[in-house]
Amino acid sequence: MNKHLLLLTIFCSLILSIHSGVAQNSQTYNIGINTNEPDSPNLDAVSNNFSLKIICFLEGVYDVNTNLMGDNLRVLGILPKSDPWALSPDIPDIALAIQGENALVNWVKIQIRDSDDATNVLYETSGLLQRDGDLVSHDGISPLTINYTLPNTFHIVLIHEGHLPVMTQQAISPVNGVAALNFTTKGFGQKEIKSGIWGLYAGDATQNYDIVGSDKLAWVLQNGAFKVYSSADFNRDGDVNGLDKMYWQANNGVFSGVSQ
Ligand SMILES: [Ca+2]
Ligand SMILES: [Ca+2]
Repeated sequence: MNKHLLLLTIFCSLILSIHSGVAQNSQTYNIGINTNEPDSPNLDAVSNNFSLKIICFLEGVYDVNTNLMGDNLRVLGILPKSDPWALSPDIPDIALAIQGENALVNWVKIQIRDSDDATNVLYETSGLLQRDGDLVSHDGISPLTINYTLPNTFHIVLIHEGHLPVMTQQAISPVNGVAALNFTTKGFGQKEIKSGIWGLYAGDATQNYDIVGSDKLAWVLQNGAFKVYSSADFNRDGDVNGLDKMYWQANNGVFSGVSQ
C-alpha cells in the first residue's frame, strides 16, 4: 500500500512539474521566468504581479500646440509591428487602426533596475507610447503587467531609439498592484519641452546615451531618406531631413546619467 502511495505521489509530482513548465513557457511577454509559486509567503518583500501606469513624452514627436505626440509612422504604415528589442509579441492589426489621442506612436523599452545599484538591470520588457503619452502593452490598449519576482522598490528606465533614456530619480514601489509614474512632470534627465512639461531629449541616433558628433554623422548618412523607420528621424515623421537635424543641433553635448 505504501509502495502504491509512493508511486502515486511521484506520478502527481511529475504531472505538476510538466504543468508548471507549460505555465512558465506561456509567459511570452516577459524575458526570464518567474520561479516563485503564486502563493509564496514572502509577498510583502517582493513585487511579482503588478501593472505599470506610466506617462512619458518624446521631445521630437511632441506637439506643443496639441499636447500630443505625432503618429505619422502609424499613418504611413511604417511603425514596425515587431518590437525592436524582441521582448514583446507583435502589434495586432486592430491596434494599428486606433486613431486619436490613443493612437500608437512608437515602441519603448522599459527596464526595472535595482534601487541600491541603478546600473543593475533586474528585468526588461517593451511597450508602446500612445499620442497622449500613455504607455501600453503591445496590444495598444492594455496596461503593461509585470509577472516577475522583483524587490518591492526599484527604479524604472524608459529607452527610445533616437532619444536619451530617462530614469526615476527615486526608487518607487507598486501601490495596490500599480506602479504609477508621470515622467512628463519630472525634470530629472529630461528636457522642458513646454512650460512645466518634460520629455526625453531627441538626438541620440546612435543610442549610446549621449548626443554628440557621431549622432550627426548618423543623421548625415541617412539625410534625404523618406518613408523610413530610422533612429535619425528624431521627429518620427518618416523622413530624415533638416527638421531632424535641428533637434540634434539644439541638444548637441547633452548626455544621459543613466548607465548603459
Ligand atoms: Ca549618441
Ligand atoms: Ca523627420
